[in-house]
Amino acid sequence: MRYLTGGESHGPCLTGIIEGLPAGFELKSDDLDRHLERRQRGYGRGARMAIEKDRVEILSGLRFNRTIGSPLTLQIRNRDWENWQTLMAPEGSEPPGSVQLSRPRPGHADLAGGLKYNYDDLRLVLERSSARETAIRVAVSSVGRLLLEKFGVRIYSHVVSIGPVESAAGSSEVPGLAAQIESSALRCADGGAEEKMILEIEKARDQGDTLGGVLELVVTGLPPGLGSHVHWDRRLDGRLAGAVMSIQGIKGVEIGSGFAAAAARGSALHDPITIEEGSGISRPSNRAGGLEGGITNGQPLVFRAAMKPIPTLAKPLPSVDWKTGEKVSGATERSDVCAVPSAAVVAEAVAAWELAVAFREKFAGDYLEEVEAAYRFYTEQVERRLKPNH
Ligand code: EPS
Repeated sequence: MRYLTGGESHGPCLTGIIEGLPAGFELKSDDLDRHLERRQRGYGRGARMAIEKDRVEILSGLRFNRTIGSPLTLQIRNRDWENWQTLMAPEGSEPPGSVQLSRPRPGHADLAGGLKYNYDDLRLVLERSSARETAIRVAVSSVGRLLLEKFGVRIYSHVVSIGPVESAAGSSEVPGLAAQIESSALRCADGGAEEKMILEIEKARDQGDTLGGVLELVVTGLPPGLGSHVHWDRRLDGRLAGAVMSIQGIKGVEIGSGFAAAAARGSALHDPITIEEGSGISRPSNRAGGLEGGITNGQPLVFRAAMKPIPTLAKPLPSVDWKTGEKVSGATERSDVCAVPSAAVVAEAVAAWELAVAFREKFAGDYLEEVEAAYRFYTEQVERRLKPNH
């Protein structure tokens, strides 16, 4: 399975095309809208989120709520387009006297993107580098997520830290705290930490500053055997890391013990393999985070990502005017103070997509029953292997 997306932040719409879905798979736009709505939440988002109310329209690949195996086209209209029709018109010419973006923001794609594409107006970098694009990635990826959910896979996320404030909740508690996380303003499972995080965001906002943080994903119900050790580009840890690192603002990822593993002894780090009469082979710990050799091992997948603070600052850093070479301050634009809770929902989505692609590689088939039969056959073999004395 693969997909492409198109669309500018203040253009008419965002579009995604998915290729490779099995036929006969039930799909409703409401199931995707649910995740679009979750992505828009979170204390610290800017005024744009009050304008948008993301909804997906399904334009091809679906008939009477069932996939037909042809490319699935999804579209999300930008409500803000109404305010940008002149400046972002796909056709015609630039209105005389329109203001161009010429003060590149440190930390944003503005300068590097302007050099790469030889733009005069750095708005052209902003428009496509904007995290607005994650709306369509969530819609597309949620289709993969729905497919996984049919086979018992569940995907959770929570915010581990905002700036210096840390949540005390551990990854193993996350599935049990899912309802609390969904109703939290910051997707935080620790109420005390959440209050402090909100104060930290308010303080940053008052000081014209921004904040980043760490998010964690927990995925349960994955069969062992997704991904492969046999070739570098089939290793699922690398593919997941690449997908999550491609989310705007993400600067680091960890799987399981992650960076802490580097300081541990092998004997203290690796998860023993045990066998009990009756229950078969099991793992009493999960420091590997559900992946060994780039393959899922049947344990919950545990994945963390670090997001840097948003680069658009109300009190901007020094910059240089792109046209005159003058020393100036970076551009100030309407923006978010903190978007870590949204990034957590986006991370759920892009991870779901990578897992769904690996799932389809393992359980190929052009229609759903074919996929189900392959899954059933394989899980029976796994069960037999894990219970050798039965
Ligand atoms: C973004 C800047 C803000 C964010 C935007 C990402 O948009 P605007 O410049 O229109 O105020 O709100 O995120 C979204 C629109 C979204 O849907 O997540 C940026 O520069 O990356």
